[in-house]
Amino acid sequence: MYCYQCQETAAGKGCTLKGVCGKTEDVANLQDLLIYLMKGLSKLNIRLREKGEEMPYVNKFITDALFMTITNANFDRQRFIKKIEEAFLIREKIKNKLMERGVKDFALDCNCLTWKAATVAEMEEKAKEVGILSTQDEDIRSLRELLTYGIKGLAAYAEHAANLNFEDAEIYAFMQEGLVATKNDALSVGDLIDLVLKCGSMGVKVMALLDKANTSTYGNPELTKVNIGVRNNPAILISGHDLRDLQDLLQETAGTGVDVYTHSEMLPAHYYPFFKKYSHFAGNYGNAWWKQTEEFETFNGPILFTTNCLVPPRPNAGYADRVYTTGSAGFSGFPHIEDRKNGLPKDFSKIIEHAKKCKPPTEIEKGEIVGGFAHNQVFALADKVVEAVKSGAIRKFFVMAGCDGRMKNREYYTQFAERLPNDTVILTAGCAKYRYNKLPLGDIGGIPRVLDAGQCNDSYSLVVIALKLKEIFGLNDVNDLPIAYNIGWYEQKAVIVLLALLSLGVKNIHLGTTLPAFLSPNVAKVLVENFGIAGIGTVDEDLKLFLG
Ligand code: SF4
Ligand code: SF3
Repeated sequence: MYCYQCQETAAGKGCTLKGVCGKTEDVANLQDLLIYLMKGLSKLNIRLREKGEEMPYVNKFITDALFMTITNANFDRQRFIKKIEEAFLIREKIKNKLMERGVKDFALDCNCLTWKAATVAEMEEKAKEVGILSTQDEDIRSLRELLTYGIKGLAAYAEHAANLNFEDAEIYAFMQEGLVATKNDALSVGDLIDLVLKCGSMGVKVMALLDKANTSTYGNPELTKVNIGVRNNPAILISGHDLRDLQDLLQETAGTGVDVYTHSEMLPAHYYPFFKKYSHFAGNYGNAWWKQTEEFETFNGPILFTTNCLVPPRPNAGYADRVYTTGSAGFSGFPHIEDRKNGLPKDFSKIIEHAKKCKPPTEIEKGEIVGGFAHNQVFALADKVVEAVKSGAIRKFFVMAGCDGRMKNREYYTQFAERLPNDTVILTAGCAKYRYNKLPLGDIGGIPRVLDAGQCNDSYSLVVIALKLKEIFGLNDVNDLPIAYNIGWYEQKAVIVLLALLSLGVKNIHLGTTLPAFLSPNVAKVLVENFGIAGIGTVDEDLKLFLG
Protein backbone atom coordinates (compact mmCIF):
# COMPACT_ATOMS: atom_id res chain seq x y z
CA MET A 1 0.00 0.00 0.00
CA TYR A 2 0.96 3.59 -0.42
CA CYS A 3 -1.37 6.29 0.84
CA TYR A 4 -0.57 9.92 1.57
CA GLN A 5 -3.96 11.52 1.16
CA CYS A 6 -4.36 12.92 4.67
CA GLN A 7 -2.44 15.14 7.05
CA GLU A 8 -1.59 12.34 9.47
CA THR A 9 0.19 10.19 6.91
CA ALA A 10 3.09 8.19 8.38
CA ALA A 11 6.23 10.27 9.02
CA GLY A 12 4.73 13.05 6.90
CA LYS A 13 5.49 10.98 3.81
CA GLY A 14 3.12 8.07 3.23
CA CYS A 15 1.55 5.07 4.95
CA THR A 16 3.11 1.88 3.62
CA LEU A 17 2.39 -0.91 6.08
CA LYS A 18 -0.86 0.17 7.66
CA GLY A 19 -2.62 3.52 7.81
CA VAL A 20 -2.11 5.75 10.83
CA CYS A 21 -5.91 5.99 10.50
CA GLY A 22 -6.16 2.22 10.96
CA LYS A 23 -6.76 1.38 7.29
CA THR A 24 -5.29 -2.04 6.57
CA GLU A 25 -3.11 -2.77 3.57
CA ASP A 26 -5.73 -4.90 1.80
CA VAL A 27 -8.40 -2.21 2.16
CA ALA A 28 -5.99 0.51 1.00
CA ASN A 29 -5.17 -1.53 -2.10
CA LEU A 30 -8.81 -2.30 -2.86
CA GLN A 31 -9.54 1.43 -2.57
CA ASP A 32 -6.82 2.13 -5.14
CA LEU A 33 -8.33 -0.47 -7.45
CA LEU A 34 -11.81 0.99 -7.03
CA ILE A 35 -10.56 4.48 -7.94
CA TYR A 36 -8.76 2.99 -10.94
CA LEU A 37 -11.98 1.38 -12.14
CA MET A 38 -13.86 4.66 -11.63
CA LYS A 39 -11.46 6.24 -14.12
CA GLY A 40 -12.52 3.67 -16.70
CA LEU A 41 -16.21 4.00 -15.87
CA SER A 42 -15.91 7.77 -16.15
CA LYS A 43 -14.31 7.51 -19.55
CA LEU A 44 -17.13 5.35 -20.87
CA ASN A 45 -19.76 7.50 -19.23
CA ILE A 46 -18.33 10.63 -20.87
CA ARG A 47 -18.63 8.88 -24.25
CA LEU A 48 -22.23 8.05 -23.49
CA ARG A 49 -22.90 11.64 -22.40
CA GLU A 50 -21.43 12.86 -25.69
CA LYS A 51 -24.00 10.65 -27.39
CA GLY A 52 -26.72 12.50 -25.48
CA GLU A 53 -27.46 9.86 -22.86
CA GLU A 54 -27.12 10.28 -19.09
CA MET A 55 -27.36 7.34 -16.67
CA PRO A 56 -28.14 8.96 -13.31
CA TYR A 57 -27.25 5.90 -11.29
CA VAL A 58 -23.78 5.81 -12.84
CA ASN A 59 -23.17 9.37 -11.62
CA LYS A 60 -24.29 8.32 -8.16
CA PHE A 61 -22.25 5.13 -8.22
CA ILE A 62 -19.01 6.95 -9.09
CA THR A 63 -19.72 9.65 -6.51
CA ASP A 64 -20.32 7.08 -3.79
CA ALA A 65 -17.22 5.06 -4.70
CA LEU A 66 -15.11 8.20 -4.35
CA PHE A 67 -16.73 9.12 -1.03
CA MET A 68 -16.08 5.62 0.36
CA THR A 69 -12.33 6.13 -0.09
CA ILE A 70 -12.15 9.38 1.89
CA THR A 71 -10.04 9.15 5.05
CA ASN A 72 -11.90 7.50 7.94
CA ALA A 73 -15.07 6.80 5.96
CA ASN A 74 -14.96 3.10 5.19
CA PHE A 75 -12.69 0.30 6.41
CA ASP A 76 -14.87 -2.62 5.29
CA ARG A 77 -13.06 -4.95 2.90
CA GLN A 78 -16.26 -6.72 1.82
CA ARG A 79 -17.94 -3.46 0.85
CA PHE A 80 -15.02 -2.59 -1.44
CA ILE A 81 -15.06 -6.03 -3.04
CA LYS A 82 -18.80 -5.68 -3.65
CA LYS A 83 -18.35 -2.21 -5.08
CA ILE A 84 -15.63 -3.45 -7.45
CA GLU A 85 -17.88 -6.28 -8.62
CA GLU A 86 -20.70 -3.80 -9.20
CA ALA A 87 -18.30 -1.63 -11.20
CA PHE A 88 -17.68 -4.53 -13.62
CA LEU A 89 -21.43 -4.92 -14.16
CA ILE A 90 -22.06 -1.21 -14.64
CA ARG A 91 -19.17 -1.04 -17.09
CA GLU A 92 -20.82 -3.72 -19.24
CA LYS A 93 -24.11 -1.85 -19.12
CA ILE A 94 -22.51 1.36 -20.37
CA LYS A 95 -20.66 -0.54 -23.08
CA ASN A 96 -23.93 -2.10 -24.24
CA LYS A 97 -25.58 1.31 -24.36
CA LEU A 98 -22.68 2.65 -26.39
CA MET A 99 -22.92 -0.25 -28.82
CA GLU A 100 -26.66 0.38 -29.19
CA ARG A 101 -25.67 3.86 -30.26
CA GLY A 102 -23.23 2.57 -32.81
CA VAL A 103 -20.00 3.17 -30.88
CA LYS A 104 -17.59 0.28 -31.38
CA ASP A 105 -14.18 1.74 -30.75
CA PHE A 106 -14.49 2.46 -27.05
CA ALA A 107 -11.87 1.06 -25.18
CA LEU A 108 -9.02 0.04 -25.42
CA ASP A 109 -6.54 2.75 -24.64
CA CYS A 110 -6.82 2.16 -20.92
CA ASN A 111 -6.66 -1.12 -19.17
CA CYS A 112 -9.08 0.44 -16.65
CA LEU A 113 -11.79 -0.02 -19.32
CA THR A 114 -11.25 -3.69 -19.92
CA TRP A 115 -9.53 -5.33 -16.99
CA LYS A 116 -11.73 -7.67 -14.99
CA ALA A 117 -11.20 -10.06 -12.10
CA ALA A 118 -12.80 -13.44 -11.61
CA THR A 119 -11.61 -13.78 -8.02
CA VAL A 120 -10.77 -11.58 -5.07
CA ALA A 121 -7.17 -12.80 -5.29
CA GLU A 122 -6.98 -11.37 -8.82
CA MET A 123 -8.32 -8.05 -7.56
CA GLU A 124 -5.66 -7.97 -4.88
CA GLU A 125 -2.93 -8.74 -7.39
CA LYS A 126 -4.07 -6.03 -9.79
CA ALA A 127 -4.50 -3.49 -6.98
CA LYS A 128 -0.75 -3.52 -6.40
CA GLU A 129 -0.12 -2.14 -9.90
CA VAL A 130 -2.57 0.73 -9.96
CA GLY A 131 -1.81 2.78 -6.85
CA ILE A 132 -0.33 6.24 -6.48
CA LEU A 133 3.21 5.15 -7.25
CA SER A 134 2.21 3.89 -10.69
CA THR A 135 2.82 7.44 -11.89
CA GLN A 136 6.58 7.87 -12.15
CA ASP A 137 7.06 11.63 -12.53
CA GLU A 138 6.83 13.17 -9.08
CA ASP A 139 5.18 16.44 -10.18
CA ILE A 140 2.62 14.78 -12.41
CA ARG A 141 1.89 12.31 -9.62
CA SER A 142 1.49 15.17 -7.15
CA LEU A 143 -0.97 17.03 -9.38
CA ARG A 144 -2.91 13.90 -10.28
CA GLU A 145 -3.35 13.11 -6.61
CA LEU A 146 -4.19 16.71 -5.67
CA LEU A 147 -6.88 16.62 -8.35
CA THR A 148 -8.14 13.22 -7.20
CA TYR A 149 -8.43 14.36 -3.57
CA GLY A 150 -10.22 17.53 -4.63
CA ILE A 151 -12.64 15.35 -6.59
CA LYS A 152 -13.16 13.09 -3.56
CA GLY A 153 -14.15 16.20 -1.59
CA LEU A 154 -16.51 17.23 -4.38
CA ALA A 155 -18.03 13.75 -4.32
CA ALA A 156 -18.73 13.92 -0.60
CA TYR A 157 -20.57 17.23 -0.83
CA ALA A 158 -22.36 16.25 -4.04
CA GLU A 159 -23.66 13.11 -2.34
CA HIS A 160 -25.08 15.04 0.64
CA ALA A 161 -26.80 17.45 -1.74
CA ALA A 162 -28.16 14.57 -3.86
CA ASN A 163 -29.60 12.97 -0.72
CA LEU A 164 -31.78 16.10 -0.50
CA ASN A 165 -32.57 15.88 -4.23
CA PHE A 166 -30.23 18.67 -5.29
CA GLU A 167 -27.97 17.69 -8.17
CA ASP A 168 -25.93 19.48 -10.78
CA ALA A 169 -24.97 17.66 -13.97
CA GLU A 170 -21.96 19.91 -14.45
CA ILE A 171 -20.43 18.77 -11.16
CA TYR A 172 -20.82 15.08 -12.01
CA ALA A 173 -19.38 15.72 -15.46
CA PHE A 174 -16.36 17.52 -14.04
CA MET A 175 -15.68 14.79 -11.48
CA GLN A 176 -15.58 12.24 -14.27
CA GLU A 177 -13.49 14.39 -16.63
CA GLY A 178 -11.04 15.04 -13.81
CA LEU A 179 -10.70 11.33 -13.06
CA VAL A 180 -10.06 10.58 -16.72
CA ALA A 181 -7.46 13.37 -16.86
CA THR A 182 -5.42 11.57 -14.20
CA LYS A 183 -4.91 8.75 -16.73
CA ASN A 184 -4.00 11.03 -19.63
CA ASP A 185 -0.24 11.02 -20.22
CA ALA A 186 -0.56 13.80 -22.78
CA LEU A 187 -1.43 16.38 -20.11
CA SER A 188 1.37 18.67 -18.98
CA VAL A 189 2.00 20.10 -15.54
CA GLY A 190 0.33 23.32 -16.74
CA ASP A 191 -2.77 21.45 -17.95
CA LEU A 192 -3.08 19.67 -14.64
CA ILE A 193 -2.73 22.91 -12.69
CA ASP A 194 -5.58 24.37 -14.76
CA LEU A 195 -7.69 21.33 -13.90
CA VAL A 196 -6.87 21.66 -10.21
CA LEU A 197 -8.07 25.27 -10.30
CA LYS A 198 -11.18 24.28 -12.19
CA CYS A 199 -11.75 21.69 -9.49
CA GLY A 200 -11.66 24.59 -6.99
CA SER A 201 -14.35 26.48 -8.87
CA MET A 202 -16.43 23.30 -8.91
CA GLY A 203 -15.83 23.22 -5.15
CA VAL A 204 -17.50 26.63 -4.83
CA LYS A 205 -20.35 25.32 -6.95
CA VAL A 206 -20.87 22.14 -4.95
CA MET A 207 -20.72 23.94 -1.61
CA ALA A 208 -23.25 26.49 -2.90
CA LEU A 209 -25.45 23.60 -4.05
CA LEU A 210 -25.23 21.89 -0.68
CA ASP A 211 -25.91 25.20 1.07
CA LYS A 212 -29.03 25.60 -1.03
CA ALA A 213 -30.07 22.00 -0.37
CA ASN A 214 -29.60 22.38 3.39
CA THR A 215 -31.14 25.83 3.79
CA SER A 216 -34.11 25.24 1.54
CA THR A 217 -34.87 21.93 3.26
CA TYR A 218 -34.12 22.85 6.86
CA GLY A 219 -34.18 26.67 6.95
CA ASN A 220 -31.30 29.08 7.49
CA PRO A 221 -28.98 28.35 10.43
CA GLU A 222 -29.60 30.80 13.25
CA LEU A 223 -27.86 31.77 16.47
CA THR A 224 -28.37 28.75 18.72
CA LYS A 225 -27.24 27.58 22.13
CA VAL A 226 -26.53 23.85 22.10
CA ASN A 227 -26.66 21.78 25.28
CA ILE A 228 -23.48 19.76 25.89
CA GLY A 229 -24.77 18.03 29.00
CA VAL A 230 -27.08 14.99 29.05
CA ARG A 231 -30.63 13.98 29.95
CA ASN A 232 -31.79 10.87 31.72
CA ASN A 233 -33.12 8.85 28.76
CA PRO A 234 -31.57 6.16 26.59
CA ALA A 235 -30.13 7.74 23.48
CA ILE A 236 -28.56 7.42 20.04
CA LEU A 237 -25.47 9.37 19.00
CA ILE A 238 -25.30 10.40 15.36
CA SER A 239 -21.98 11.32 13.77
CA GLY A 240 -20.78 12.37 10.31
CA HIS A 241 -22.24 14.99 8.02
CA ASP A 242 -25.46 13.71 6.46
CA LEU A 243 -28.46 15.81 7.50
CA ARG A 244 -31.01 13.68 5.67
CA ASP A 245 -29.97 10.70 7.80
CA LEU A 246 -30.47 12.83 10.89
CA GLN A 247 -33.92 13.84 9.67
CA ASP A 248 -34.95 10.20 9.21
CA LEU A 249 -33.54 9.24 12.59
CA LEU A 250 -35.29 12.07 14.43
CA GLN A 251 -38.56 11.24 12.73
CA GLU A 252 -38.33 7.55 13.63
CA THR A 253 -37.24 8.11 17.24
CA ALA A 254 -40.02 10.64 17.96
CA GLY A 255 -42.26 9.32 20.73
CA THR A 256 -40.10 6.25 21.46
CA GLY A 257 -38.49 7.62 24.63
CA VAL A 258 -35.09 7.56 22.92
CA ASP A 259 -33.16 10.85 22.69
CA VAL A 260 -30.82 11.80 19.86
CA TYR A 261 -27.48 13.58 20.37
CA THR A 262 -25.09 14.87 17.73
CA HIS A 263 -21.39 14.05 17.60
CA SER A 264 -18.49 15.95 15.98
CA GLU A 265 -19.50 17.32 12.53
CA MET A 266 -23.21 16.72 13.17
CA LEU A 267 -23.25 19.46 15.85
CA PRO A 268 -24.28 22.22 13.40
CA ALA A 269 -27.59 20.43 12.72
CA HIS A 270 -28.82 22.12 15.91
CA TYR A 271 -28.54 25.50 14.18
CA TYR A 272 -31.25 24.67 11.60
CA PRO A 273 -34.82 25.68 12.50
CA PHE A 274 -36.25 22.42 11.11
CA PHE A 275 -34.56 20.17 13.65
CA LYS A 276 -35.57 22.32 16.63
CA LYS A 277 -39.10 20.98 16.53
CA TYR A 278 -37.92 17.61 17.86
CA SER A 279 -38.04 17.81 21.64
CA HIS A 280 -35.94 14.64 21.93
CA PHE A 281 -33.07 16.23 19.96
CA ALA A 282 -31.13 16.56 23.18
CA GLY A 283 -27.75 18.16 22.46
CA ASN A 284 -24.19 17.48 21.37
CA TYR A 285 -22.08 14.82 23.07
CA GLY A 286 -18.29 14.92 23.04
CA ASN A 287 -15.78 16.58 20.82
CA ALA A 288 -14.00 16.15 17.50
CA TRP A 289 -13.82 12.74 15.82
CA TRP A 290 -10.52 11.54 17.26
CA LYS A 291 -11.77 11.56 20.84
CA GLN A 292 -14.44 8.97 20.04
CA THR A 293 -12.54 6.01 21.45
CA GLU A 294 -13.04 7.46 24.95
CA GLU A 295 -16.31 9.28 24.50
CA PHE A 296 -18.25 6.42 22.94
CA GLU A 297 -17.55 4.28 26.02
CA THR A 298 -19.41 6.71 28.26
CA PHE A 299 -22.20 7.46 25.82
CA ASN A 300 -23.67 4.05 26.70
CA GLY A 301 -26.08 3.92 23.72
CA PRO A 302 -25.75 3.07 20.02
CA ILE A 303 -23.76 5.28 17.67
CA LEU A 304 -24.61 5.85 14.00
CA PHE A 305 -21.92 6.90 11.51
CA THR A 306 -23.33 8.60 8.43
CA THR A 307 -19.87 9.50 6.98
CA ASN A 308 -16.29 10.05 8.14
CA CYS A 309 -14.60 10.30 10.62
CA LEU A 310 -14.73 6.79 12.05
CA VAL A 311 -11.84 5.54 14.18
CA PRO A 312 -11.39 1.74 14.34
CA PRO A 313 -12.19 0.73 17.93
CA ARG A 314 -9.42 -0.69 20.10
CA PRO A 315 -9.60 -4.50 20.49
CA ASN A 316 -11.05 -4.31 24.00
CA ALA A 317 -13.43 -1.39 23.30
CA GLY A 318 -16.65 -1.64 25.29
CA TYR A 319 -18.67 0.16 22.64
CA ALA A 320 -17.77 -1.81 19.50
CA ASP A 321 -21.05 -3.74 19.60
CA ARG A 322 -22.98 -0.47 19.66
CA VAL A 323 -21.73 1.12 16.42
CA TYR A 324 -23.73 1.18 13.17
CA THR A 325 -22.81 2.65 9.81
CA THR A 326 -24.82 3.89 6.87
CA GLY A 327 -24.16 5.62 3.52
CA SER A 328 -20.49 5.80 2.57
CA ALA A 329 -19.33 4.76 6.05
CA GLY A 330 -18.43 1.19 6.88
CA PHE A 331 -16.41 -1.01 9.19
CA SER A 332 -16.19 -4.76 9.12
CA GLY A 333 -18.41 -6.17 11.89
CA PHE A 334 -20.51 -3.02 12.37
CA PRO A 335 -24.08 -3.48 11.10
CA HIS A 336 -24.68 -1.34 8.01
CA ILE A 337 -28.08 0.33 7.50
CA GLU A 338 -29.17 0.06 3.88
CA ASP A 339 -29.61 3.06 1.59
CA ARG A 340 -33.01 4.64 1.22
CA LYS A 341 -35.08 3.41 -1.67
CA ASN A 342 -37.15 5.71 -3.86
CA GLY A 343 -36.56 8.61 -1.49
CA LEU A 344 -38.28 6.82 1.42
CA PRO A 345 -36.71 7.15 4.90
CA LYS A 346 -34.00 4.68 5.90
CA ASP A 347 -35.03 2.02 8.38
CA PHE A 348 -33.31 2.79 11.69
CA SER A 349 -35.59 0.54 13.77
CA LYS A 350 -32.73 -1.83 14.73
CA ILE A 351 -30.75 1.01 16.27
CA ILE A 352 -33.80 2.35 18.07
CA GLU A 353 -34.58 -1.06 19.59
CA HIS A 354 -30.93 -1.37 20.60
CA ALA A 355 -31.03 2.07 22.26
CA LYS A 356 -34.05 1.16 24.37
CA LYS A 357 -31.99 -1.51 26.12
CA CYS A 358 -29.11 0.87 26.95
CA LYS A 359 -28.40 3.13 29.91
CA PRO A 360 -28.67 6.91 29.42
CA PRO A 361 -25.39 8.65 28.51
CA THR A 362 -22.94 9.48 31.29
CA GLU A 363 -22.36 13.21 31.60
CA ILE A 364 -18.85 14.28 30.59
CA GLU A 365 -19.49 18.02 30.24
CA LYS A 366 -22.07 20.60 31.23
CA GLY A 367 -23.23 23.83 29.72
CA GLU A 368 -23.84 25.18 26.25
CA ILE A 369 -21.98 26.21 23.15
CA VAL A 370 -23.12 28.85 20.70
CA GLY A 371 -23.17 28.60 16.91
CA GLY A 372 -25.25 29.15 13.82
CA PHE A 373 -23.34 31.99 12.19
CA ALA A 374 -23.80 30.97 8.59
CA HIS A 375 -24.23 33.72 6.00
CA ASN A 376 -27.87 34.54 6.71
CA GLN A 377 -27.36 35.01 10.45
CA VAL A 378 -24.20 37.06 9.95
CA PHE A 379 -25.99 39.27 7.41
CA ALA A 380 -28.68 39.87 10.04
CA LEU A 381 -25.89 41.20 12.26
CA ALA A 382 -24.15 43.00 9.38
CA ASP A 383 -24.76 46.54 10.67
CA LYS A 384 -23.29 45.64 14.03
CA VAL A 385 -20.29 43.89 12.45
CA VAL A 386 -19.56 46.72 10.01
CA GLU A 387 -19.86 49.28 12.78
CA ALA A 388 -17.46 47.28 14.96
CA VAL A 389 -14.91 47.14 12.11
CA LYS A 390 -15.25 50.85 11.36
CA SER A 391 -14.89 51.86 15.01
CA GLY A 392 -11.87 49.58 15.43
CA ALA A 393 -13.65 47.36 17.99
CA ILE A 394 -12.91 44.49 15.59
CA ARG A 395 -9.37 44.71 14.26
CA LYS A 396 -9.20 41.50 12.33
CA PHE A 397 -11.06 38.30 11.47
CA PHE A 398 -9.29 34.94 11.51
CA VAL A 399 -10.72 32.20 9.33
CA MET A 400 -9.81 29.06 11.25
CA ALA A 401 -12.09 26.63 9.44
CA GLY A 402 -11.09 23.06 8.61
CA CYS A 403 -10.44 19.82 10.40
CA ASP A 404 -9.21 18.69 13.77
CA GLY A 405 -6.77 15.83 14.19
CA ARG A 406 -5.23 13.73 16.92
CA MET A 407 -1.62 14.84 16.69
CA LYS A 408 -0.30 16.63 19.75
CA ASN A 409 0.87 19.63 17.73
CA ARG A 410 -2.79 20.53 16.99
CA GLU A 411 -2.69 22.22 20.40
CA TYR A 412 -1.27 25.05 18.34
CA TYR A 413 -4.82 26.00 17.34
CA THR A 414 -6.09 26.16 20.93
CA GLN A 415 -3.14 28.28 21.97
CA PHE A 416 -3.45 30.49 18.92
CA ALA A 417 -7.14 31.11 19.67
CA GLU A 418 -6.42 31.80 23.34
CA ARG A 419 -3.66 34.23 22.57
CA LEU A 420 -5.48 36.21 19.87
CA PRO A 421 -6.13 39.75 21.15
CA ASN A 422 -9.63 40.66 22.34
CA ASP A 423 -10.33 42.79 19.28
CA THR A 424 -10.22 39.83 16.90
CA VAL A 425 -12.95 37.41 15.81
CA ILE A 426 -12.55 33.77 14.73
CA LEU A 427 -14.68 32.59 11.79
CA THR A 428 -14.89 28.83 11.84
CA ALA A 429 -16.50 25.80 10.20
CA GLY A 430 -15.71 22.09 10.27
CA CYS A 431 -14.48 20.05 13.19
CA ALA A 432 -11.46 22.35 13.65
CA LYS A 433 -13.71 24.37 15.97
CA TYR A 434 -13.46 21.85 18.80
CA ARG A 435 -9.97 23.17 19.50
CA TYR A 436 -11.44 26.45 20.80
CA ASN A 437 -15.25 26.47 20.80
CA LYS A 438 -15.46 25.80 24.52
CA LEU A 439 -12.95 28.47 25.54
CA PRO A 440 -14.33 31.54 27.33
CA LEU A 441 -13.30 33.96 24.59
CA GLY A 442 -16.16 36.40 25.23
CA ASP A 443 -17.73 38.77 22.75
CA ILE A 444 -17.26 42.15 21.13
CA GLY A 445 -20.34 44.30 21.72
CA GLY A 446 -22.55 41.21 21.67
CA ILE A 447 -20.77 39.57 18.70
CA PRO A 448 -19.24 36.29 19.96
CA ARG A 449 -15.49 36.04 19.31
CA VAL A 450 -15.95 32.58 17.79
CA LEU A 451 -18.50 32.57 15.00
CA ASP A 452 -19.24 28.98 13.97
CA ALA A 453 -20.86 28.75 10.53
CA GLY A 454 -21.34 24.96 10.63
CA GLN A 455 -19.83 21.90 8.98
CA CYS A 456 -16.70 21.97 6.80
CA ASN A 457 -18.85 22.54 3.70
CA ASP A 458 -20.23 25.66 5.39
CA SER A 459 -16.84 27.22 4.74
CA TYR A 460 -18.92 28.38 1.79
CA SER A 461 -20.73 30.67 4.22
CA LEU A 462 -17.43 32.22 5.27
CA VAL A 463 -16.71 32.95 1.60
CA VAL A 464 -20.14 34.54 1.14
CA ILE A 465 -19.55 36.64 4.25
CA ALA A 466 -16.12 37.76 3.01
CA LEU A 467 -17.52 38.71 -0.40
CA LYS A 468 -20.34 40.67 1.27
CA LEU A 469 -17.86 42.57 3.46
CA LYS A 470 -15.80 43.35 0.37
CA GLU A 471 -18.89 44.84 -1.23
CA ILE A 472 -19.91 46.82 1.87
CA PHE A 473 -16.43 48.27 2.27
CA GLY A 474 -16.22 49.02 -1.47
CA LEU A 475 -13.01 47.02 -1.98
CA ASN A 476 -11.82 45.62 -5.29
CA ASP A 477 -9.92 42.68 -3.89
CA VAL A 478 -11.08 40.20 -1.26
CA ASN A 479 -7.47 40.13 -0.02
CA ASP A 480 -7.75 43.76 1.11
CA LEU A 481 -10.19 42.80 3.85
CA PRO A 482 -8.91 42.53 7.42
CA ILE A 483 -9.18 38.74 7.24
CA ALA A 484 -6.36 36.25 7.83
CA TYR A 485 -6.60 32.54 6.99
CA ASN A 486 -5.08 30.06 9.42
CA ILE A 487 -6.58 26.74 8.42
CA GLY A 488 -6.07 23.27 9.86
CA TRP A 489 -6.58 20.47 7.36
CA TYR A 490 -6.84 16.72 7.72
CA GLU A 491 -8.78 14.92 5.01
CA GLN A 492 -9.89 15.43 1.42
CA LYS A 493 -12.89 17.65 2.11
CA ALA A 494 -10.43 20.19 3.40
CA VAL A 495 -8.61 19.84 0.07
CA ILE A 496 -11.69 20.89 -1.88
CA VAL A 497 -12.35 23.76 0.55
CA LEU A 498 -8.78 24.96 0.03
CA LEU A 499 -9.01 24.69 -3.76
CA ALA A 500 -12.34 26.56 -3.64
CA LEU A 501 -10.71 29.43 -1.73
CA LEU A 502 -7.83 29.55 -4.22
CA SER A 503 -10.22 29.64 -7.16
CA LEU A 504 -11.88 32.69 -5.60
CA GLY A 505 -8.54 34.46 -5.51
CA VAL A 506 -7.95 34.22 -1.74
CA LYS A 507 -4.23 34.58 -1.06
CA ASN A 508 -1.81 33.94 1.79
CA ILE A 509 -3.64 31.00 3.34
CA HIS A 510 -1.68 29.34 6.13
CA LEU A 511 -2.18 25.62 6.22
CA GLY A 512 -1.29 23.41 9.15
CA THR A 513 -0.17 21.65 11.02
CA THR A 514 1.90 20.39 8.08
CA LEU A 515 1.66 20.95 4.34
CA PRO A 516 0.27 17.98 2.39
CA ALA A 517 2.76 15.18 1.73
CA PHE A 518 1.27 14.82 -1.75
CA LEU A 519 2.64 18.22 -2.81
CA SER A 520 5.95 17.69 -4.57
CA PRO A 521 8.53 20.45 -3.99
CA ASN A 522 7.76 21.92 -7.42
CA VAL A 523 4.00 21.85 -6.99
CA ALA A 524 4.35 23.36 -3.51
CA LYS A 525 6.49 26.08 -5.08
CA VAL A 526 3.73 26.93 -7.58
CA LEU A 527 1.25 27.26 -4.72
CA VAL A 528 3.63 29.43 -2.70
CA GLU A 529 4.54 31.70 -5.60
CA ASN A 530 1.06 32.16 -7.06
CA PHE A 531 -1.12 32.01 -3.97
CA GLY A 532 1.16 32.76 -1.05
CA ILE A 533 0.29 29.43 0.57
CA ALA A 534 2.36 28.92 3.69
CA GLY A 535 2.66 26.53 6.60
CA ILE A 536 2.50 27.50 10.25
CA GLY A 537 5.24 28.45 12.67
CA THR A 538 5.06 28.81 16.42
CA VAL A 539 2.08 30.59 17.97
CA ASP A 540 4.31 33.57 18.82
CA GLU A 541 5.77 33.85 15.33
CA ASP A 542 2.39 33.54 13.67
CA LEU A 543 0.66 36.06 15.93
CA LYS A 544 3.38 38.53 15.08
CA LEU A 545 3.09 37.76 11.40
CA PHE A 546 -0.69 38.01 11.24
CA LEU A 547 -1.06 41.05 13.45
CA GLY A 548 1.80 43.01 11.94
FE1 SF4 B 1 -2.35 7.04 6.00
FE2 SF4 B 1 -4.09 9.06 5.93
FE3 SF4 B 1 -4.02 7.25 3.98
FE4 SF4 B 1 -4.97 6.62 6.42
S1 SF4 B 1 -5.85 8.08 4.95
S2 SF4 B 1 -3.60 5.38 5.15
S3 SF4 B 1 -3.55 7.81 7.71
S4 SF4 B 1 -2.43 8.72 4.51
FE1 SF3 C 1 -13.72 16.76 10.48
FE2 SF3 C 1 -13.32 14.28 9.73
FE3 SF3 C 1 -12.44 17.12 8.29
FE4 SF3 C 1 -15.94 17.85 7.98
S1 SF3 C 1 -15.07 15.06 10.62
S2 SF3 C 1 -14.11 18.33 8.92
S3 SF3 C 1 -11.85 15.79 9.83
